[in-house]
Amino acid sequence: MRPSTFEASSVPLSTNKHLLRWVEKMAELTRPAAIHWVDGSEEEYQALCSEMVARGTFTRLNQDLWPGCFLARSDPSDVARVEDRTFICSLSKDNAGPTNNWVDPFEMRRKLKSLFRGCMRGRTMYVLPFSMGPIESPFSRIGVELTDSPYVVVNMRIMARIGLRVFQEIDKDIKRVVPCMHSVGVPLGPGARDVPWPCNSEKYIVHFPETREIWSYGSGYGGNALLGKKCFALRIASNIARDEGWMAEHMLILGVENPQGEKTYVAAAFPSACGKTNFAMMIPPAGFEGWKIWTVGDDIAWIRADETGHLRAINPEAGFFGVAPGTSPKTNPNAIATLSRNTIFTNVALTPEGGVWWEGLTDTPPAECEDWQGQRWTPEIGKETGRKAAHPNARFTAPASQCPCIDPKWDDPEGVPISAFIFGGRRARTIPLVFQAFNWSAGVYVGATMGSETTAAATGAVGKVRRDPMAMLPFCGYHMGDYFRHWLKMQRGLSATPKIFHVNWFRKDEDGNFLWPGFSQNMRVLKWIVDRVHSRAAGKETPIGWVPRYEDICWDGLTYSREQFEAVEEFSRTAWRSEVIGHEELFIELHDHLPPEMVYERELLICRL
Ligand code: TSX
Ligand code: MN
Repeated sequence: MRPSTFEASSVPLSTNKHLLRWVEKMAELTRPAAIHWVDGSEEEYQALCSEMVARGTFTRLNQDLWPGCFLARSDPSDVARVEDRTFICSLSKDNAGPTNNWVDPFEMRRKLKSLFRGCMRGRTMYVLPFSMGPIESPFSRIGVELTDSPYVVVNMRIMARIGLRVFQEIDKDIKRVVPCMHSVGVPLGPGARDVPWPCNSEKYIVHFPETREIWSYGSGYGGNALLGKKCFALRIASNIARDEGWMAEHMLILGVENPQGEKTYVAAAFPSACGKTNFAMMIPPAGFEGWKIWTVGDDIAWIRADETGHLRAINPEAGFFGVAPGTSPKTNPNAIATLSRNTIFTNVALTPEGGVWWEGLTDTPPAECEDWQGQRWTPEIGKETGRKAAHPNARFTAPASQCPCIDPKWDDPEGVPISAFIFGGRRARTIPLVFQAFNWSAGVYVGATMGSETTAAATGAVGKVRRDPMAMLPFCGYHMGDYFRHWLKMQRGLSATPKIFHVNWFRKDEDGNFLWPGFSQNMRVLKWIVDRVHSRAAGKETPIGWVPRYEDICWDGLTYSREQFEAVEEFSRTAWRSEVIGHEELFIELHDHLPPEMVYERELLICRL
């Protein structure tokens, strides 16, 4: 154990009066033992990591195998986002809509005041300035998170631009700063011993859309605590975007480069457990020599029209907070290369060599390891008890810059041009491998009605379709019906409307076998999409949109018969008639805010069927 030589700075690193006054006020409320203004330096990062090693929050991994890497183990009760404890506190309940938890903002402020009163006693309060998006970008937005969690500080250093550069930006007093309060909710009495992962059983993840504030209490994990990500870049940003005429979307961004050097960027929205990060970092298969996929982002896209009416997008993040289980040299070699160094692992297993492991990383598990809770785990114990070595939601926090296929323009302040949107879901039946919507409003309908079949037994019936419009159900900070209206409105300012597609890598045959090989082979679908964008590929009209014929897909390097393709692309009128009935469910819930275009698109679809 190395003694910490780092001295927390209580000297403000900003001269901005509003910021200084707010920090003072919040310190009065939360009563921290010290205030640390985060400069974002490498030395500060290393000191915080060493401090967490000393406190047992972090384990330093074997530096020969995993240079610059750490393992964090959370409390077993603090392992994921808590949707039922996530609130949108708009002035009117109607503005939050039926798919968000709403509490009166005045009542919630009272509650938060009492929760935060003295909640940082005995701890350091970090003043953590962050920019979502490159600091110099007109797209980017600034927040300041006051947190009592050093885990948050070091993760945010990977996930966002933080520190002095951001304070300098704040001192220019040009951009509005979004205040973000965060506490794990475990004050320390004098001489009290801390635990490795403090958290409170009572959790509140609260958004005030009108005043653009975030208050998070009780959790130190992921999206609950790294407030720049889901809370800011999606829930608050979706509100800002609606007011300012741009889009904050739960989308990956990738560039497709063909052998001629032509590059086409697309943005894609998938619900969880569909392999979004894998798709964002895909390696083209045999038969696609000279083709290349470039990653811009794997989770969030901020999109707006430029002066010429073309959509451009940035990834507001600077790292990947990816699900570890299932990530392997086979499913995603680029992710494995990205997380090979300078990465924080949370809730994965620890091998006797001081390395990490998780289900799916290798075909054979290690003979013995410590599971995500630090208990001895062997493949036999796993088999007998059903216990997993890594938590299913275990994560890696890794810098985007380390990704071998990171796009040269991934941090371009002007963003990249978006030519197509892709929606997707995990659907065993009914939904073809790929189809293209007839136009923008039909495409918005496709996104609005998308859904995925549940895979985790814990979250209800396995195989039931859950509607997740644009993969934004947990992340839209206002009424979903108004969100569809905003999507429809976005077309108006555009001179070139991106084409909209729907994909389904997960269709199965009667015996439950996947009909499509997926992974790298998805490149064939992506090529058709890009060719459609450039009006180079044909399609066949069906009632749901255009689908590729067998001869419209490049099959170089893969044996996949016409019959197989017809099965995976099959369109069935009867199946789609019941599919459309399923669309009703969500629409009924949103009816009083549902744009008439959505009802119209549904009627059109029914007529075509
Ligand atoms: O990420 C996935 N993608 C996208 C890749 C670019 N996964 C993993 C999903 C869990 C996060 C997939 N799983 C994909 C896919 O395209 N397809 C499937 C289904 C599948 C699983 C295993 C096989 C094939 C398909 N195996 C063999 O065919 C041998
Ligand atoms: Mn996500």
